[in-house]
Amino acid sequence: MKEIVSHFAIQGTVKDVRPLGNGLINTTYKVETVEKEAPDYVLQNVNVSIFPDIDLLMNNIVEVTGHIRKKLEAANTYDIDRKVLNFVPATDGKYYYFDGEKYWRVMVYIPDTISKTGVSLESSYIVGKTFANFQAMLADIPVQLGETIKDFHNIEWRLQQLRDAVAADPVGRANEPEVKQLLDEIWKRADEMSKSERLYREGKLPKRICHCDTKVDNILFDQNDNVLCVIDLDTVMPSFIFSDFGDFLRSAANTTAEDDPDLKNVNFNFDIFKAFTEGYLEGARCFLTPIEIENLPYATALFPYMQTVRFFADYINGDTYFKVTYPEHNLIRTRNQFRLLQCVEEAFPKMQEFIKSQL
Ligand code: GN1
Ligand code: MG
Repeated sequence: MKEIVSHFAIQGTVKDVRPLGNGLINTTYKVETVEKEAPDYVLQNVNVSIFPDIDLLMNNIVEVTGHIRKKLEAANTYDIDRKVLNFVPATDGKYYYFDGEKYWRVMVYIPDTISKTGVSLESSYIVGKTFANFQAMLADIPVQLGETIKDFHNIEWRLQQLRDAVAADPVGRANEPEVKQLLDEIWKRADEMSKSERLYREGKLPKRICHCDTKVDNILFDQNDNVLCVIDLDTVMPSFIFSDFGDFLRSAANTTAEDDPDLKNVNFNFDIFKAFTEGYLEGARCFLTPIEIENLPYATALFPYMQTVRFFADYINGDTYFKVTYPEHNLIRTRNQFRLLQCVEEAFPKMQEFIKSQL
């Protein structure tokens, strides 16, 4: 590990490298330096089976963090180094290092932060505003960003992957009675849930630069519950704004973790929805179109639906994508996300009414 770090232009001497965080995709380490003046760093092994184009990926990230940094500087923001990630180039000037087998990157570690799996009512409003600002700040990025995962939040494509998994059934899971029942529930909703792609084809729905993995775990807070910055930028790409709105509520408004096996614990916290939506609309009202606003309740349902489809396809495929710690892990996640979807569906009229009241 120390050898790998030595290929990056870091300050100080490496003391220790140890595992950090619990992402489902990349593997992350904290690099501690000896000197007090030198920052610590985060070393990450990029999963190129998921992000196949490392040049496109790091180019997106460097453009995005650079653009946000400029905006924060222009606004005279205090403590900028805690509010946007700072990637460190390798000694050859690239923002990654290939060791012959794996791809690595390094960023400056932001000290004294808190990560969460749930938000409080008070922080939800702020987080809503943060994501609205994130989208607003990136609205005028002067370069064209690429899709780091093609069709990442394209629900029609995700449904196709599920269909393919069922047809191939490589580990014999597709015929379990529970699997069939869940599949029925998914197909029943497929048409309605594919609405965003139809609107896009009809030219009625724009794509904007979004984060596309806006779960609470991907936000750093300070000790006083203030949002510092958004992390995990691999999926920043053009998408519907529904991605950030809906995916955030998928984790934040779930009253439990996405892999809690006890479905009694799963619920849609409407107060979180309200607080988050209020903050989001305050920041985003000025650039959203009426179709985008009108479909925020749809977005809130789309993401538990999409995540149900994705966890389920992975379960049927034999757990080749998401990290699992036990054989049923993806099935447990599927049930959990489907239960959340049902709770969101029940809240539909209430969500519509609330959004109207905010306009
Ligand atoms: C993955 O790596 P992590 O845990 O931040 C996934 C998201 C899923 C999420 C579910 C690139 O994110 O899309 O919503 O797990 N990221 C990718 O927890 O597939
Ligand atoms: Mg993450």
